Amino acid sequence: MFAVHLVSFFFTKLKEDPTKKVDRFLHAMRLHDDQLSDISARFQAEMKKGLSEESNAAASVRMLPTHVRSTPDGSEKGQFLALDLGGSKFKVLQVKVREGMGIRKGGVEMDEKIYSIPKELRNGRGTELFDHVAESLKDFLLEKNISLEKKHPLAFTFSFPCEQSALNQGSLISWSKNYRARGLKGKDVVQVLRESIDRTGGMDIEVLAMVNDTVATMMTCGFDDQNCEVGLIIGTGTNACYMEELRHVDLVEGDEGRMCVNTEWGGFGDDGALSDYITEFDRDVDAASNNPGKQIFEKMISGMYLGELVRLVVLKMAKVGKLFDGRVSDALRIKGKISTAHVAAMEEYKTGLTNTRNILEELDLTPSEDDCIAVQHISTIVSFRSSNLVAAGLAAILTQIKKNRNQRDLRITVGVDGTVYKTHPQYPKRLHKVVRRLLPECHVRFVLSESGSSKGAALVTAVAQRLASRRHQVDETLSSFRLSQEQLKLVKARMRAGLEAGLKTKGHSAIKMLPSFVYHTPDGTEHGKYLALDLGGTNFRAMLVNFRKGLQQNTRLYHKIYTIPLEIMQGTGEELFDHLAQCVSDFLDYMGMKNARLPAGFTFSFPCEQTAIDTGTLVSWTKGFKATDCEGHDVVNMLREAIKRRNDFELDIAAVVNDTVGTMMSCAYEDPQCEIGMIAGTGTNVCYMEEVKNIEKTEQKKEKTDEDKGTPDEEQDKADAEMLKMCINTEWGGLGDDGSLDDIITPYDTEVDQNSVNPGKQRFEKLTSGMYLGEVVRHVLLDLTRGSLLFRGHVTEALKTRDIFQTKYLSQIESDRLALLQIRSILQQLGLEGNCDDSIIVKEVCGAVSRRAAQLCGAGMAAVVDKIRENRGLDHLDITVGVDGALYKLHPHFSGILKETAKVMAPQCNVTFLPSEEGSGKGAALITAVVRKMQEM
Ligand code: 0WK
Ligand code: 0WK
Ligand code: BGC
Ligand code: BGC
Repeated sequence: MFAVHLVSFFFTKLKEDPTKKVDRFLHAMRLHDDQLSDISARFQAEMKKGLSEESNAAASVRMLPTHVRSTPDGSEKGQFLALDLGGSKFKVLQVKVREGMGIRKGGVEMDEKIYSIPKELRNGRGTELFDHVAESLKDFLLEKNISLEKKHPLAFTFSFPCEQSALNQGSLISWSKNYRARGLKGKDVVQVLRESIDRTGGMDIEVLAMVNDTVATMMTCGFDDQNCEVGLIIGTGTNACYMEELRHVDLVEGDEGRMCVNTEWGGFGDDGALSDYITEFDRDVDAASNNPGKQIFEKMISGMYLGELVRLVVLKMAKVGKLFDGRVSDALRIKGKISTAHVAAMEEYKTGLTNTRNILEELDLTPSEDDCIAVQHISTIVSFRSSNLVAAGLAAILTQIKKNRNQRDLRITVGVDGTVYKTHPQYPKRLHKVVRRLLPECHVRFVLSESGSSKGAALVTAVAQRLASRRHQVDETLSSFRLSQEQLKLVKARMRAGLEAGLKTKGHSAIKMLPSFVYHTPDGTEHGKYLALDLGGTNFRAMLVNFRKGLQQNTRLYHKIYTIPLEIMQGTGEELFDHLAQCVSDFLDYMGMKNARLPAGFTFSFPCEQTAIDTGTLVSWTKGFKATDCEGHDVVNMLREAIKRRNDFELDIAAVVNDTVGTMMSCAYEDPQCEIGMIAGTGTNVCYMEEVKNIEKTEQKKEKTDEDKGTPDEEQDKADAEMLKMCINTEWGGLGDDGSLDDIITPYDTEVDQNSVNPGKQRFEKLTSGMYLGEVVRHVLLDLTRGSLLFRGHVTEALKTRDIFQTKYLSQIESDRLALLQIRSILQQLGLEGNCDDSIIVKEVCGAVSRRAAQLCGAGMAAVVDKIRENRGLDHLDITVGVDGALYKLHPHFSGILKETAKVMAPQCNVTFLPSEEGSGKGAALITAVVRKMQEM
């Protein structure tokens, strides 16, 4: 007997431990740490590929932006419906979130119902699948007596890879797991759901957000644990998401803040990156799956495949006689006969072995004890590999976050869900252990999402709702700045009426239509040296211009710019002109031409009544000027007196022109077709060559007509007069001073007007020019902040400070090249602390205000060019506008929108806009040259 025991002992000793034979057979599946670190490193490389714009399209790990920019901050609240589709169960839920209570403190109530998704629907027509979803939703509402009339915000958890450009949009990239419904790839599944809900009818649902189940799981766990920034699913499928720095997500604009990225790590290896870890069993599972070559990593990990892997290993070992003495049952040959639930059961602590025997016997096998141990061990190895691979993937993600935060010892929470993680007895412990072994310095907490992902989806929706309602209110606020074609046509008509009225009456028309006494545009014969003085909106320029006959190209030009301090702008007229004379004196010194007594042209960018080319009575100051004792006075005399007061140089001021006229002349020197001058700068204005016969208010015409009717010469003169044109300075900035723009003026404009130095005046200018646009923007931002739609409702002193928002900031903020980060720093410089979303809204407000300004100027220009066209009885007019001003020249979009609007509003005119190189100074010098030439004749 002893001998028998000895033999059987040796035999058993000799009889190999069944797990050993399995270890050998599955050595390729037994991954040790350096292999896992290798896989983790490979996965990190794939993450980079997925995040970068260049390589994203070809990346097997898609790294999909989710447009979820923040984890819950506890301020979420509301009642939502939720759909949870794509996991093993399709659920319809109602979720109530109470502000600041957290899930643990019962802040979230839920009511759910599970509905089946029959196979024929999962593999049928996509629209039928979504109709079923919509019908289930309706059934849920009816069963739970939830009102069908009330509008319900809905959160949609859809657990498949989707390309999202917004929270409530997502195009299906591909199906995975056991879904293959036709006709949805590339389609926006949110839209498909909306259409199904409409088709089902009888309910009012607003789908506000669609999220992947990993994202919803992260948000669910994040409601109680603010450290939760990773979502992990190990269920039918597997996947993970995490909060990435926006600057690393090339596919989404903006570098500021963070965004949750759905890694779709199931696709890791689809490009062969894991080929040296793929075993024959993996290849068999893949080949038999409904998406061969796809989701390679998922097929090594997730619940849909673990059971099948075990079956194939058991089948292979049986076939090669390593199990059941080589006997193979038909059941063992059938796909899916061993499920992942079976694998979990085989690994149960106590009952594992018994479960294994029962499972094998159900497969018509008669396993020996060793067979059962061996098969149980196969399950262990297969599921162990699964948790190890998940650990490797997680380690890569946590390493990325560690780097992002530049923290050596990362403290982070991973929110987890999925049947495998939830029901497989050993799985969680194994996973946690390996993660901590791979990243010993990290404090990783795993939180199981108790009740599914829909709470998270509801929270995303609550955040989305907060963002959407903000969006809606901002749109509402900005809607008054969005002008329709009808409104622009009205503005054009009112501008036209204003031009006509201004030509007829003297003084009281809103658009003053001031004669400039400039009759000709240059003809290139101008020559000689001239001084040009240019008082614009922001500064004073003195320049010396030297025209060489017929050599337009090389006009010599020297200039110096002088600032006009505010106290001078708003001091006494004497001080202002003394300051100008001082600047001229400095310039002549600088040029060494103190005694030259040059002929000078004076560009004076304010409305002046002129009776001749060298006189101009200031009608009223505009822009920021308010110097006393100037209005109603001749500005040329005032300058002359100031020069006389200095008595250190002499000047022969031969002409005073408006900056629009100077600009027109400058550009006409290059392009003879230029007969309009436009300024879009601190102020706004236009001049153009009008037929003298239409300028009814000027005596001159009357003179001609009364005196001498009759002789042939007289006829010629008449003909000439017919042809005679004079440049009219429209002063279109005054449009609306008679209330004709009250229907488009917004309360923000009214505030700006009332706070201006000339309330009630220059209404069109205050809607369109650089001096005011920044202020309009500031008042809108102030209003939005008071409405808690911006800067978290903090109305700072900065925001209440006048003129803090210079128009130059609009140009900077609206430039396409500027990332949100830079907008943020501009706002910070202005003392406005805001987040990424705030920057986006500020940019939008700037855009709305500047777009309106450009459109209004475009409509105004359309009125001017159409008038000229009709003056000349033409069906089509080609004409050039000489233009200057910082807004036109520096704003990234203003000029483009203005041109576009003018084209649409005056289709029979082909208008070329020619930016003036040297400003209006050259134009003033040209006019002086023309005046001089005329006087010599
Ligand atoms: C429960 C979540 C659901 C997710 C599922 C994944 O509510 O969104 O899709 O877990 O696990 P599975 O059901 O596929 O095992
Ligand atoms: C440059 C011209 C000047 C005009 C100015 C307007 O030379 O006459 O007044 O443009 O632009 P702003 O300086 O107001 O932007
Ligand atoms: C899908 C993922 C999903 C995961 C877990 C995968 O098959 O591609 O979108 O998150 O399953 O449900
Ligand atoms: C003035 C115009 C000037 C325009 C552009 C307006 O405020 O009234 O005379 O042309 O600004 O500088």
